[in-house]
Amino acid sequence: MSVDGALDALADRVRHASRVTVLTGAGVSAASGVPTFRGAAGLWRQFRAEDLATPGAFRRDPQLVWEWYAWRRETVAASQPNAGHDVIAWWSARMETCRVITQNVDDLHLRAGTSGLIRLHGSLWDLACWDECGEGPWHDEQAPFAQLPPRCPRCGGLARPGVVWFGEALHPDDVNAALDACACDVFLTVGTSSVVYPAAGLVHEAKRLGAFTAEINLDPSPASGIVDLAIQGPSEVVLPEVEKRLHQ
Ligand code: BJW
Ligand code: ZN
Repeated sequence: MSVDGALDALADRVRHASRVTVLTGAGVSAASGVPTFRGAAGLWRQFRAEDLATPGAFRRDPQLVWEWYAWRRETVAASQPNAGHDVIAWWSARMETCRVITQNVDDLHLRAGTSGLIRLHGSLWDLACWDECGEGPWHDEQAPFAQLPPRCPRCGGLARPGVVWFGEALHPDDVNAALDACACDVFLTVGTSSVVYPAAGLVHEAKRLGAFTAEINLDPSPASGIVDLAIQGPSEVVLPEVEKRLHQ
């Protein structure tokens, strides 16, 4: 199928769907200047995300892990949502039954105005007490931090980023909301390498439940072979093209 044909086909599915669910990953924010995790651009200094986004890495070297997060917070603070975020936000506002699930912790979907967002991996802008002293998670928008590593306001111990690291459980409410959203007519997976679970399992679940499944990604991913329609291209271009067709 030609690219135009694929865009027409996706727009047609979205137009006639009662329930649309969009799952996003780091690729959606790439055009905003936020680096993805995997691939050459995913390296920070000589480290891979897999070496830093774990409780073990934080235990070994909290200063190093915090330097990575502080750098990412500053990068995101200086960035703006792109045309892909905008289209997803418009859909969430316009279609009552559009649900948006993201693995991203940058909150660019929120800044674009997406409503009812399900954040599977937390937020860069939330902090929690590493020692679990009883202080609830708190919101913190300092970029840069006055003090690194930041401290827990209650016990003075180390704060940690309010994100979900490898080996940690996702919040059950978020997982349940995401699983509920798999019951839809169109399930669209956008800008994710589809290798990190449980998020990567959602497209399988949607397919099992009878959804039409589609992917938008710059490169092929493990999801490309199982979806009904795979569109290879940048989400900040493809999503506006689909949106344009919805109005024709
Ligand atoms: C574009 C583009 C453009 C570029 N346009 N596209 C089942 C099987 C195997 C393993 C497991 C399993 N279940 C669980 C596991 C273990 C593990 C896991 O999945 N491991 C695999 C890697 C093998 N999962 C976990 O540990 C999860 N926890 C868990 O399951 O707990 C169980 C438990 C239960 C009870 C008690 C205790 C435990 C937790 C996973 C947490 C992931 N966390 C991170 C870090 C978050 C914080 C932070 O940001 O620092 O989440 S890792 C990192 O990967 C981050 C991302 O959200 C996540 C996914 O990455 P994403 O978004 O796909 O980005 P990339 O870079 O990989 O891909 C970008 C894509 O965009 C590419 O494809 C590009 O082509 C594309 N692209 N530009 C469109 N313009
Ligand atoms: Zn504390």
